[in-house]
Amino acid sequence: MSLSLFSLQGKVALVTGSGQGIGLAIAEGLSEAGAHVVLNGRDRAKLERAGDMLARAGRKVSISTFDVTDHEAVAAGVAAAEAQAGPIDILINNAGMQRRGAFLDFPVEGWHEVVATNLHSVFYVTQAVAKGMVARGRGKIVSIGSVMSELGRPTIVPYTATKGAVKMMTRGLAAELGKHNIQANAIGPGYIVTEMNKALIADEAFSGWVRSRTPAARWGETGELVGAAIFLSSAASDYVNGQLLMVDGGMTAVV
Ligand code: GCO
Repeated sequence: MSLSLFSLQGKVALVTGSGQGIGLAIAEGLSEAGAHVVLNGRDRAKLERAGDMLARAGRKVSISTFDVTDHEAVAAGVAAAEAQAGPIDILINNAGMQRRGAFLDFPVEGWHEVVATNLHSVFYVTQAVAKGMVARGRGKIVSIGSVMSELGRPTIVPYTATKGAVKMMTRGLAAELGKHNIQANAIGPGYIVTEMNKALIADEAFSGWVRSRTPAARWGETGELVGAAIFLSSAASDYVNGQLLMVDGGMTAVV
């Protein structure tokens, strides 16, 4: 009985920004748990490569190319995804970006780009998907926050602001959609080895700081986020709502 709680057989999961990195790792994990995953991104060729990889492994996969920062494109993209794969049971709001720079000199267009990619996208895609979830009386919304949902550090003020907002949007969604048997939660990755963090990993002083600041004394891997994603996407979390589950090696638990 207990392991079946984590099965995603018969479920459809849309994972935004899943052509690479954390999004692709989560999509792969959800597909291994039985879900039909819909990969999303702006780069069709990258999505097709990722989709082919999953299909070759015998997974159920579709791709839906749309820009999560474009409100109209999101409505059309979600409709197309559901026409192709069926009603979306699980939404992983993963699409995101990082842009680093001193706050006082941070370009306003950079601010707008980070907010659009990390926050507007969550509003647009969740609203488009949640309408069907309400009609069906069930759904799972899992947004990717960050340790920066709770902590700040110099040079990433816009990113930190958006990840704090993702935490609070998750609580608001839980408050409003919980009565429709929709669970809205978030995952807070710690310092994970991804393309976005390539420059930080290459910086031995920064990398040493991550290791010293993290009880696990190491960077995390994208695959280490999959368990939390399956948990929050499955029946195992039907009474979990509005939570931010940190997967950070313990970083936010210690000073
Ligand atoms: C940075 C990093 C972090 C991590 C991650 C932590 O510049 O400090 O990009 O933001 O990527 O978001 O959860």
